Amino acid sequence: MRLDVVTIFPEYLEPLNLSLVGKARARGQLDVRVHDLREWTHDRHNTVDDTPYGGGPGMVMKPEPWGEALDAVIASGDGEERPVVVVPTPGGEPFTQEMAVRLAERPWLVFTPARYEGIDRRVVEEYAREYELLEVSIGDYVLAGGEAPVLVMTEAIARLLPGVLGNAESHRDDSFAPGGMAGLLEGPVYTKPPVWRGRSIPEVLLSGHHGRIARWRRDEALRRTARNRPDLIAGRDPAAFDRDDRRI
Ligand code: 6GU
Repeated sequence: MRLDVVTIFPEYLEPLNLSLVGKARARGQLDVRVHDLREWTHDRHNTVDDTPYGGGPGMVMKPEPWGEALDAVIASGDGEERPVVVVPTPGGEPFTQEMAVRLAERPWLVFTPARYEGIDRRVVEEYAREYELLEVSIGDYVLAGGEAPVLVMTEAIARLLPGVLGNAESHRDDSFAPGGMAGLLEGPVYTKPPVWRGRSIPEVLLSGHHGRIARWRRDEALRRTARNRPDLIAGRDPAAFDRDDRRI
């Protein structure tokens, strides 16, 4: 998969050299290219923003540098693949595990993280006409820019690429995986030593009884979900509960 990021803070994307994403890049599973938006400005001050029409606080990112940058980045493709343009904005549709799965199937994503009050609307309209374009939010809070959301989305997507995670089963049970623990949050996990500061691990985990362990894990997942995300229980297909689940 190829992934381009156009930003006025290229250094903000340096964590993409680390850990899982960094390893995927080093192995050639992920081709990440970070571009400085200011390369597509032409004035002495490399201006990327201006005051908003209609008045109001803050500044708006000018359309011309974004247009030139996106044209150049998209023209650098092989001519066959068409990118999905992903515009991070608190006004976008929610980024979910389902969206991560869909985007992980695409060969090329172009992210456009903005600062200030956002990008001149005409840029979104222009590229939505020619390409698949998604405006995406990572949650109900406001960040100072879209760079951190790009890090978040890239990590969520990269770990789904074939061969990036050692064990393909490790995302089958992800908390939000469709059909994972059937849409429940994952319960607690334990490792050695068996007693730490006087705290023992749950006895069932030493029982060797796979059926009881699976039952216990599901109970814990239900308990955590009911406490932290009652909306996920309420929104669930009643058929996804089995008879034993109704005990809690
Ligand atoms: Cl994608 N951008 C910004 N600036 N704030 C956000 C966001 C994105 N998602 C949630 N808050």
